[in-house]
Amino acid sequence: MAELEGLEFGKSDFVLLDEVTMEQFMENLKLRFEKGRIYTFIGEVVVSVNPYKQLDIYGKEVIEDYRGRELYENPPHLYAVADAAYKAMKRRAKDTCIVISGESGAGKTEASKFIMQYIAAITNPSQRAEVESVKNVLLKSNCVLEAFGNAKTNRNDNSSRFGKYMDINFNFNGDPTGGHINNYLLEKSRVVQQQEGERNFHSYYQLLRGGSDDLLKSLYLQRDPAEYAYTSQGATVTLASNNDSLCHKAVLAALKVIGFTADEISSIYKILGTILHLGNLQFTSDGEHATLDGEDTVKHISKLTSTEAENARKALLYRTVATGGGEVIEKGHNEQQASFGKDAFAKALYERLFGWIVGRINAVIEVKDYNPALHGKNTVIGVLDIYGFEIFYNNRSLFIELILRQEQDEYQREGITWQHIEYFNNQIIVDLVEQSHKGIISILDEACLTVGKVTDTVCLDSMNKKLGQHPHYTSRKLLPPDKTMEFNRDFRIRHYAGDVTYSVEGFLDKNKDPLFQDFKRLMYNSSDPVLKEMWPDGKMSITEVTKRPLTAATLFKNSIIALVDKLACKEPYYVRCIKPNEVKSPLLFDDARCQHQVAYLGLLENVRVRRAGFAYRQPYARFLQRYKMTCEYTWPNHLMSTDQEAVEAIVNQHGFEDDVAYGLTKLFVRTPRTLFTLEQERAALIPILVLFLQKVWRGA
Ligand code: AD9
Ligand code: MG
Repeated sequence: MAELEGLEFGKSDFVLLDEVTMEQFMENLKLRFEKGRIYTFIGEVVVSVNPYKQLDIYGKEVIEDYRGRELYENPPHLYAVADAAYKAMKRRAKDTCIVISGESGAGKTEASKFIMQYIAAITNPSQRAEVESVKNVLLKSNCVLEAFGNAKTNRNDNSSRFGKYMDINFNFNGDPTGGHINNYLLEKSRVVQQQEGERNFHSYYQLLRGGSDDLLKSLYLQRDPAEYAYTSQGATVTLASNNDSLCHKAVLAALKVIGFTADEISSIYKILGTILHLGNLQFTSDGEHATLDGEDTVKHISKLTSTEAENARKALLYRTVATGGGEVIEKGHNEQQASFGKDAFAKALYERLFGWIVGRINAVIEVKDYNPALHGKNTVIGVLDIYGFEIFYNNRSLFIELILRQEQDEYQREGITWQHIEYFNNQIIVDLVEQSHKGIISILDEACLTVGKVTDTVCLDSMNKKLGQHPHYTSRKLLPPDKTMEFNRDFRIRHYAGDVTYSVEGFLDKNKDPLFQDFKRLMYNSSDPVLKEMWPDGKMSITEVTKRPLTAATLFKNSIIALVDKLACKEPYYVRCIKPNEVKSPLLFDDARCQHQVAYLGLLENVRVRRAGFAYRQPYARFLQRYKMTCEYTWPNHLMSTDQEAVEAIVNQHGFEDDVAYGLTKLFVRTPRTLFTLEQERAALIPILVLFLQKVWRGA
């Protein structure tokens, strides 16, 4: 068993700090990082600092160390949390979830993969084939999702550009029987536009660099990403840390294992090819209307999408509109409209492809033929890898709220009385953003639905008018001249952890995302069944498409509400990831950057909440086993009738009566000092015991 760490590595639980101050917190975090101890507990929460180097702490033996153990028996680790979630699920038939948060590059996705690996490793001891196959698909799905949903950004070479929530289902044996993936908010703007130094999604480079000559030929593609507008805007197209060509083969193999058919895989690549060709289409203008350069490219697009070349050409240059009188006419695009339309089409193609891939994986891992009467309760562990922390503006308060609720539940379960504690309520900000009619999303929606010229600035004016009095809202126009913001189009929300400035630049476009019905119809009429399946809404005629679709912000809000509902009914476990520096260095601990994250993640409050009640709790048997050597009545064995009585003897002998409470199955300890004293005493006794045992052993 892995030994508990000595104090030279700092405190393995922030709850044990002498005082809960930012200084002490940071000192401990830094010391541990520098000693290669990247994980630290706050009670049952694991704080993780990205090591930016491979550590030898994830192997089979380590998994065995954590399997079935209690949290405090081993050094802090992701495996400890994974095991706790698994045990709660198995022993108490509780649905649990593991929420992983932190900023871009902090290590969320890596953590989620280690957690899944752990769960896969400790389940299905009898190696039943159907369970093995479920596990295999679950693990392999990561590879596929990363290829299509991740990209190199300036902050992270393998940045997830979508949010992922994965449920893993278990049968009464505790073996995985299936799962379900929810994806959130794929960053589809990346399909057509990348910042300097950034890439499009990995999938394109993998296909171009790793696809066989025949495959590329069939897609009319050149090998070099520099040939394509959509894959060459960032400054760099090669990735040192990631071999595109090898990844292509791994993804292909993963797709096959998951059960994608040859036709489906071929359709996937055709869609990628289509998008690359779309990016290279150029429009010119005959003065009024757009015309197309490069008829060959259009032919390639129509081949790859199994559509008529003439129809494809038309969809690129015209839109069908219904006049007020119900008449349907074709209207030519101008150059800019054609170009925007094409980009919107490319983005939608990719987004639907991604959604379809996720749906296809879900169809394979979906739990089938589950009969609760026969198989017992089907329990779930959810793993949430939150991307773009900043988007989850209310995540932080949700986190504190859930932690408090979890604490209170446990006290109640164990029959311990405790006082409610006040915490910051984020509702006011949630309302500012979400409230109907008055909230930011509503105003945005309204602006998008307004016919005619509504610009970003008009939208900002409307927000200023409606929200000007709100204590947490401000914008440049509302501020006195000496307190100006940098840009005209900014507004600012005062969050709990500090002010965040948002820009309305492109707000409307992002929210509206106009995709002409003509493209939808073109795709729906494709003779490629896979492609057709992705565009069911292309069936509608133009006169039917009168109802505006929900805007992006509303869709996102709805999906987040659904996610929060999903999480709220599960017992939550947390991994809080911290990025030590901006330069991906294993050596550098940037104090200011780290402190900012600690504040933003609310970690100090977390320690306080944990210490406000009972900082520590252990089942009686475990406590006894660990500390029985420190009390004459319990060493080597106690003669009392229950473990609880024996634990009382230990507590009384040390004079800790006032610092503990006795629950139904656990001892609750209020201050860390008590445990600390016991730990020290134990540590001092161990060498003596070892010597003693050695003597006995040798017969001395
Ligand atoms: V983003 O919001 O998706 O942009 P993540 O997911 O938080 O971000 P990720 O898990 O992708 O970050 O980690 C970034 C990189 O840090 C990885 O590609 C690894 O190179 C590195 N990393 C993260 N965690 C570990 C680890 N436990 N061991 C070694 C790690 N390297
Ligand atoms: Mg990620």
